[in-house]
Amino acid sequence: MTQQARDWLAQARRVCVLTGAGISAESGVPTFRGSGGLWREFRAEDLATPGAFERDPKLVWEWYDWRRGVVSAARPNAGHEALAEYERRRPDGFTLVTQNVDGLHERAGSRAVERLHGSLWRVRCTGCGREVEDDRAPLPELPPRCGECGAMLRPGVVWFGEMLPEAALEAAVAAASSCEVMLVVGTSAVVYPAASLAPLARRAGARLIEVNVEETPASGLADVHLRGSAGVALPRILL
Ligand code: BV8
Ligand code: ZN
Repeated sequence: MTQQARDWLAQARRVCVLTGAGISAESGVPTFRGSGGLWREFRAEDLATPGAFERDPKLVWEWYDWRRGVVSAARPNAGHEALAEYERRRPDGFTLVTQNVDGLHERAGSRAVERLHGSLWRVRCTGCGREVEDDRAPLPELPPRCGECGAMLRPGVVWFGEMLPEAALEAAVAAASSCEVMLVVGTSAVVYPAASLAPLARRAGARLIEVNVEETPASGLADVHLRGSAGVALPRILL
């Protein structure tokens, strides 16, 4: 199975990779739906919504400020690094689509990254709409204020019920529709529209490889399902 995945990835001219929170687990960043998926007594679906932010912006910012602190202390792991090295060796025909907002792919050196759900490291003003990179961890005050107009800032991420950034989604759909091999890593495949990319690639004729420590709704579609952690499996099949 591993050899089959290695061969496909070595021979394919166009490869699309989709990653989820599981690829960052070995960097110490908690996943959403695994055991560490809770913060205080809340689930991601409780806090990652416009309604939660409307009701209690300080609580939502405490969660994001905590996550920014965890991620700023984390380092990319061998899985992130294997993807960045694979891309360096064959920059054409490679697209990395991520649901993650932690920025660890970019810190590992990945370049062709399509971020479907935004970034922990971007903030957007609820007043003037200005969006900037902001890597302060911890933030000086919660909720943080806009440097221009003084209004409250929100995290530059896509919440449940919000539209995904059009350009990133279009690029992800184009890559999934035209790739020869799609590699799906560390996602529970329950959040849409990201979870529709693997079935889309399959329908377009791509071979599907899944790396996960458990079965997921995407496993039934996979030609090869590598049961194991991303940090161990990815260097074996990509390098
Ligand atoms: C949308 C950013 C159009 C924020 C996230 C009812 C009302 C409203 C909407 C809906 C609804 N029903 C369905 C929807 C659509 C909804 C949705 O899909 N909900 C799900 C829960 C059913 N989607 C949306 O709302 C999207 N927008 O549809 O807009 C619209 C507009 C209006 C009204 C309707 C529709 C927006 C979705 C984006 C939400 N934002 N994050 C933030 O991060 O703070 S989602 C969040 O979940 C993260 O981005 C995360 O990446 C994503 C998916 O989770 P995973 O990455 O898969 O992580 P998870 O923890 O689940 O799984 C980890 C996996 O890794 C596991 O399989 C585990 O086994 C594995 N693993 C663990 N360790 C390892 C490992 N694998 C390998 N190695 C390891 N070491
Ligand atoms: Zn402003």
